Amino acid sequence: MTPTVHDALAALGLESENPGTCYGNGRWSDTRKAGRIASVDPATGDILAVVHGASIRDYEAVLVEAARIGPAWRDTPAPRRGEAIRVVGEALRRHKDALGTLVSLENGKIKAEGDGEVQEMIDMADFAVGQSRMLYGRAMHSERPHHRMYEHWHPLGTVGVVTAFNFPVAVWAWNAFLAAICGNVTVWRPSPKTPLCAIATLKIVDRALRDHGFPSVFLLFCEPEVALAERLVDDRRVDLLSFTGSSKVGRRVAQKVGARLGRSLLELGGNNAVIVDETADLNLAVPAVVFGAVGTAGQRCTTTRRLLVQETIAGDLVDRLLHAYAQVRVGHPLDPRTLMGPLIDAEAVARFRAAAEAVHRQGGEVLHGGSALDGPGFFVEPTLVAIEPDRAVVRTETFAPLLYVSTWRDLDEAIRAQNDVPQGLSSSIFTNDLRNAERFLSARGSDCGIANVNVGTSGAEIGGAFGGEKDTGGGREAGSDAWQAYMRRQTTTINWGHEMPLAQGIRFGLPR
Ligand code: UN1
Repeated sequence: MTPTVHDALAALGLESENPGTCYGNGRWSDTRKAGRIASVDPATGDILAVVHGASIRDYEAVLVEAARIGPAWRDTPAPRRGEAIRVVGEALRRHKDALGTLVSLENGKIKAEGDGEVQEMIDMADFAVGQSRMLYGRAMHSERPHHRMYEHWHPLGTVGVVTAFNFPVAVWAWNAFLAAICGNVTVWRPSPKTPLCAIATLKIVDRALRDHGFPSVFLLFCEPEVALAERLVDDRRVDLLSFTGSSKVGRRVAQKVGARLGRSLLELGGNNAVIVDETADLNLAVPAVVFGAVGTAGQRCTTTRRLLVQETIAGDLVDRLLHAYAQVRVGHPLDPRTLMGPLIDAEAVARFRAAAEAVHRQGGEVLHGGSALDGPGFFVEPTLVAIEPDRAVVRTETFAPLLYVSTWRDLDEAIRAQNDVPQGLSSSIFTNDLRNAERFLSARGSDCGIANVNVGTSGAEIGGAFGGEKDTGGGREAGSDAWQAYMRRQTTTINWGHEMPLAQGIRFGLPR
């Protein structure tokens, strides 16, 4: 039998009433008059549960709590902070199935992807535990005798994390786990479309921390609208504001945080292309492109939205894709036969429809799909379109399973087309030609933050730095040296000699 939201919530120990603010220490707000958030099942349109919004007083209490526990957490040795994330990772391992089911129910991604998202949090926890012993600074050689120079890294303080519905838990974990081992307290404002995932996650991690004697370094508030999120963006107590969402909103966030000279970390839109040349192994390219285009119903920021295929093999590749698309079962996300679940809500369906109409107006031809399905639920068909790459609809990110196919003759033309969009997140080439691969990876190749060879655009591992350029916002999260965004660098010069030489050889002739 398919698990219901009640099964998932019960397995996660959630009450039937779901308050939307965690002050830490297992304390939840009893505010009942600051608006309600209906969590809607995208597969049916039914209400899964109602969550209580946070008031301004709740918001204040959360920010005050963050400032209260911050100093002691900053003083806790980083490897000990890593230990806290180790127990959090273990708790997530124990709850992977139930939390994966809840992600599936509330977001609509299929169960394998819901579980995958929880796995991504677990991977991130493991990574952060290791990183907690590797917050390395550098030592430099001073130009002055008997001087030593080095840099070290300190916590920022309070980190605000605003996340999107499409990765309702994993992207929080990228930020929160690194922020924690770096000595920060995190205040999370999740998407109002996926409040249950956030509340369930907070319950799991907060309980794990408290059971092991750690402070509640993860705090949360939910709201139906955006008033408190805007407050968070403007709040000078928030040292770093991490935002995941559209380029349009991200641009405003960057301006507002920049206006108070705060720091922002942005993960915005993507318009990711796969280039396939005539030497490519299509047995690799086809499944990668299909997963990239229809996974999470096209609602990943890494979703493959454009396919740029060498003219000589276009017919063959499109035939294979049509064969594959015909087998993509659209249905309930918890049905194991389903490969694609619903879109998040009715507006997402409307945007899909508008894009499909724009395709017709802009000279495109629908090769597969193209329509929204009748309700209940917010289902659309996985859609394959042949269209010129320079059309406005192709240059726009529509969060839906729409794949635009076009052809090229010369690789430079393909790379130009791949780069000729406002966004710069993820990109791939499928090729067995070493020179083509290297050209794509060169400084004059892909302009994206992620550039893969014989690997699709989506489904990045957490070990690499994740993020992109241009309208994608320039942020880097998750692996590699992304931890540095959550710390401030301090450069120190120590004079252990008996003279006071100045740098740059300056002589400043004070009489002795
Ligand atoms: C997102 O879509 O916001 O690379 C994140 C991927 C996932 C993360 C996507 N690991 O597709």
